[in-house]
Amino acid sequence: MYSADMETIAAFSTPPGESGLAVLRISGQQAGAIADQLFVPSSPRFPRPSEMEGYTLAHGIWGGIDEVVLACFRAPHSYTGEDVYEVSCHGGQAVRQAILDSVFAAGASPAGPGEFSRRAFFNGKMDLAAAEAVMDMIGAQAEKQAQVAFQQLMGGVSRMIHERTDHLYGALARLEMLMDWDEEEERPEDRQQLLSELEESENALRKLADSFASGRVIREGLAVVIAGSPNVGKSSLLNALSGRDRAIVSSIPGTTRDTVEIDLTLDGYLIHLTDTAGLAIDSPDPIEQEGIARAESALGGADLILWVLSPPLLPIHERRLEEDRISRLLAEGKKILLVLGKDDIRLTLPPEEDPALYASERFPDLPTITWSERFEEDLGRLKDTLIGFIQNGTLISRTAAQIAGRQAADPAELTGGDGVQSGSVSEGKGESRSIRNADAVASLREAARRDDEGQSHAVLTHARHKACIDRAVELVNRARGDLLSGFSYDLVAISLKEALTELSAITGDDVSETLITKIFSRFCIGK
Ligand SMILES: Nc1nc2c(ncn2[C@@H]2O[C@H](COP(=O)(O)OP(=O)(O)OP(=O)(O)O)[C@@H](O)[C@H]2O)c(=O)[nH]1
Ligand SMILES: [Mg+2]
Repeated sequence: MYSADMETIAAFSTPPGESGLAVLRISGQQAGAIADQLFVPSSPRFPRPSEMEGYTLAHGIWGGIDEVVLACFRAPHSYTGEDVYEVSCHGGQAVRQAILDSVFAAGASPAGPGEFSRRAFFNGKMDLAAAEAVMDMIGAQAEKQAQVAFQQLMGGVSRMIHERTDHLYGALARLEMLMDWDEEEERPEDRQQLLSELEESENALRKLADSFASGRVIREGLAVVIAGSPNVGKSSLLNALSGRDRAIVSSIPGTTRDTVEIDLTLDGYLIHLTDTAGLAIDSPDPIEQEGIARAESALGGADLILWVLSPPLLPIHERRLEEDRISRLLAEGKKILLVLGKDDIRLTLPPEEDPALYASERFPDLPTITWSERFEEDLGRLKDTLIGFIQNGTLISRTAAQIAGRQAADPAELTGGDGVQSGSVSEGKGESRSIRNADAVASLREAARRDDEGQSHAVLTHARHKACIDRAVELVNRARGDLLSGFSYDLVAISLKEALTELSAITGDDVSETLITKIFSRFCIGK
């Protein structure tokens, strides 16, 4: 695809703006000739750049421009697989522009978005899943995001796909053997063997697809939306979780009129936290109505809703409307953690005014947590619950009925789902850096050990990969069904081959030019 007469390209790999250093990359057959035209060695000891050496850009658009370090990576031992010259120059705006213009004047063309990585992909330096991981590495804001991107960059996802592909090829080979045999040669155990191989493939692929639930949240961050009636303490909760005075708090209902968003990391996981306007019922105020519309829209995109219910209880008709809202969200499949707020006040109330008792009657099974900004330990507990949700997809908490004392709080049953208790410790508990580092080292060792055992353990983080695997699952399932129903082997083989095509699209072994263009167009220039 990339022939010798391809243009040589150039772009800065570092962002615009002033910086101590900036790095320009030139890639292509003419990279050496362009560098020879423009740069002269700073010392006679450097005949050609073979290591990182000092050069002067002496023949630029206005003559001498800068003292630089020139590094040369000869094809195929470079990022792109072509000859690559990397110029580390001073990072001033004018200097950078002059160097870039000089390189273009000497024959290079501007690199398009992701063009270096695209060339690396076409020259077999990395597969498509690894190229996608490069962008994830650059975009990673939180530790866990960077870790899953690195795993993918190092071939974790591709290894799992190759394992599955090899397995399916094995099944296909068995199928072709059966196709070649006469009916009397065929033994029932051969067909049975094939069926169980397909079942194993299907199960393994389903497991991989399931890993997307947590993988997506790690890569994209968990969208948590705080909602509830006015004045229940939503903004105070956002401020407590983020550790910042981000949203205005006051005793006047309707203080928050717009959504307030903040990103935070908990135990290395990225969380997009949104505070919303109080969901007042029948508000005549058009601004408040707009705030409510925005709150509803934020709820639509939530992975988890923290629904705050605090004393005093609402008038009965407003309570019913709030219940309808919660029921609607649950029916849409939204995950809700009921937060019984202002717990310091709640504990002083008679039972008939206790929101816990009310919640236990209306939503007895909803995972529920008590919360007061005045109880220090509540913050750590809430953070642990969020981390547990990211790790296991379940909300480790009590139900409203247990909090109201209407059910025995059996510690073994303290779960809102079917999950196991999270063993993680949140930053809210003041965990020391060294303990976390020790944990990180231990988990890396564990990963390496599993690698040694030849088991893949990476998680899926890209919707594109998930869609391919979902289709592959469907096709393997169809192949299995057709085999069971006694349909022709040819039909079964078609489904298996289509499943293999889906899997190879993940690593880029079999993808269309259009898809490749679409993927790389999301990259930044210079990568
Ligand atoms: N006693 C007690 N008061 C609290 C607690 N959390 C918040 N408050 C108070 O409750 C009032 C409302 O708090 P906010 O955080 O502004 O409530 P909100 O739900 O964001 O209100 P709106 O934006 O108007 O919908 C303020 O006076 C807070 O100080 C708590 O845990 N205990
Ligand atoms: Mg508020």
